[in-house]
Amino acid sequence: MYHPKAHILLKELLSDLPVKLREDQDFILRLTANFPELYSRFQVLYGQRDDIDFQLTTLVNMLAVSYEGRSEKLRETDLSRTRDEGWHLSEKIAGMTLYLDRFCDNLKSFISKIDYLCELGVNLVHLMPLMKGPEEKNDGGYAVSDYQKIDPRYGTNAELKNVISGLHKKDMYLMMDLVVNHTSDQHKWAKEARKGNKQYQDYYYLFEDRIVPDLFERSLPEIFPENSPENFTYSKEMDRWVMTVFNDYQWDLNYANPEVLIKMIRMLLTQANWGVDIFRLDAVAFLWKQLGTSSQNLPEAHIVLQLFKLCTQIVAPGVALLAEAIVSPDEIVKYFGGSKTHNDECDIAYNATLMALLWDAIATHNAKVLNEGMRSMPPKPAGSTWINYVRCHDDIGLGYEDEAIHNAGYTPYSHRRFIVDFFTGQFEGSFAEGMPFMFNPKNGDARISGSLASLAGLEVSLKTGVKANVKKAVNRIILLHSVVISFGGIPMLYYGDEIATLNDYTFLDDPKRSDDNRWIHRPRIDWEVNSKRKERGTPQHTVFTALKRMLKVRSESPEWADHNNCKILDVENEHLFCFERKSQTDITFVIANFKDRPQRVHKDWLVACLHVGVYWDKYTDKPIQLDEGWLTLDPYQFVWLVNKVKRI
Ligand code: OTU
Repeated sequence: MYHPKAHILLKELLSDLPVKLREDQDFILRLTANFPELYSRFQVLYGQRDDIDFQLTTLVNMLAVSYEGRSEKLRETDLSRTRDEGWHLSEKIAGMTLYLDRFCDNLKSFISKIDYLCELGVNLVHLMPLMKGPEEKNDGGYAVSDYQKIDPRYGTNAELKNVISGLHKKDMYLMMDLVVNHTSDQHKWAKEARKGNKQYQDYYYLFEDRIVPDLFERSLPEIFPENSPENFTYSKEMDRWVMTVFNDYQWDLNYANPEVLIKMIRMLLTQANWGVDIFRLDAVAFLWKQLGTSSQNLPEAHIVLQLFKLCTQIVAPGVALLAEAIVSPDEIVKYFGGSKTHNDECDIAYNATLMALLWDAIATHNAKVLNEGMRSMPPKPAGSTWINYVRCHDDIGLGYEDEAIHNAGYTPYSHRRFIVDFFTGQFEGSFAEGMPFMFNPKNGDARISGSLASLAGLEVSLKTGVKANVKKAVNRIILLHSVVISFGGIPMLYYGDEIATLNDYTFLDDPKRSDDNRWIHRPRIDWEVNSKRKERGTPQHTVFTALKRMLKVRSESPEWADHNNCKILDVENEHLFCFERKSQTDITFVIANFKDRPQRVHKDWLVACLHVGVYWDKYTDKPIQLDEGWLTLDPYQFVWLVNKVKRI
């Protein structure tokens, strides 16, 4: 929409650009197209400032410099992805998240592991935070002290660019974190603030006394109640209280200050020019703070992200943004933006709802809450997609709605308690092995730490040596992966899970890690153990082989590209989770059995979904045998059904 003031300012800015840029049609078109939106969002956040035109000029000049620094090759990638705007929706993308130093030491040694990922069928790598941070207080890389320098423990900027070039040569993608909500207290901005530099003190939330912090505390939750209770930390050097929503050494950035926004967008674009394809924007729900609220999911936080997106589109339109917002289902979809027809904020979001509901189904042996929760998920706009995952480097939080629990016939509070107890060894007879994460005595809240395999029962069953239980645990593991790989979105494996890695208890003896039990599921990979993936009959081989097969089938299923074509179906069996994946020409009917007993689906359902024909399981590549008109699934079995003779 025409915006007179924006038009006048843009005209000035364009005339001040270097001639070469003024003649660059792509940059000028994108800047001109996005500037009115950028201007109006800037007005909402910073309109009350008298230097708004100066700040906007600083922003546009930064965009110009960032674009000038973008290589021809990356600009070509931008253009091809602009034409194929659904590149991140493709059925051919499958990812793995890994800590370099626990998977293979460093960037240099990672090069030799790229083939291993290709062997499995992974073509998107999420390298856990690599930027410079303190040796000790670094929260696994989420306390950054330099956004432009790779931490020497992983290597150098040059070695990262070498890895990126190696990945791109194999048509693979790289995802990296941008820790946008906070910096380490060892970042130069924090150091300057401690020296009394007012400019940098304004980058954070500082208070001379406890009046405002105490008012904030009335409505702010605690993220790390055991290690860093509450949300403010006293700095002796400044005689100030600093807002620290996460660990006390992670200082929250103040996006009410446009300098912070411009600087952080600059950090993103600098790394984008290294060749990063997707940015995992960390803790985005917390970007804007407001008294009397939880300071999560606020409208201004979304505007900040829309400004990130508008600027990324201008300079590096081939780069996608992933929202890490582990919040309620209704709130998560808002991170795709306010439009119903297209995503104007983040391109991708973590499907934390599906993840938590899958674990609910494993604990309850039924899909009641899973079905209720997934059916009530709000729709997402076209062009957006999920990261679907079973486990990641973090804890499991039960972020789904009470309503889904209630509609499934359970009482929310006691059900949540059961799920946590089940996975943390506090429920008699549970097969799971995990730990409660950040128990909060004030409200009884706790999340769950533990590796996929240990939470699914493999650790206990291997200890007891009961072969039937080992088989059940392996089947649970494969079942969980099967849903994540066939559901709409990008499947993101977590390193070690491809070989059913168990909990790693060595963190308990490491003083730098023993106070954060998420390290139980951040193992150092033993490549000797990994080599068992080639030994038939081992859990490593069974899981690795199943995953390889699943990822191959996925990559050959065009109907699994995510065009909002994933419909939850009710086959009237509370133990089964069913959905269809449909395109113009093909349809797959997915059924997952969460019960440790056989479950049946009547043929009528198959006909309703797949019409009459020859039913085939794409996973086993075998025909489906019906028994007197019933399809029977074994305990923890899944099927990916297609009609072999009739395309729709
Ligand atoms: C994110 O955490 C990261 O994934 C964590 O590894 C970091 O510790 C944290 O931010 C601070 O950077 O939902 O949106 O429950 O799982 O805080 C923030 C603890 C997040 C983390 C949770 C998560």
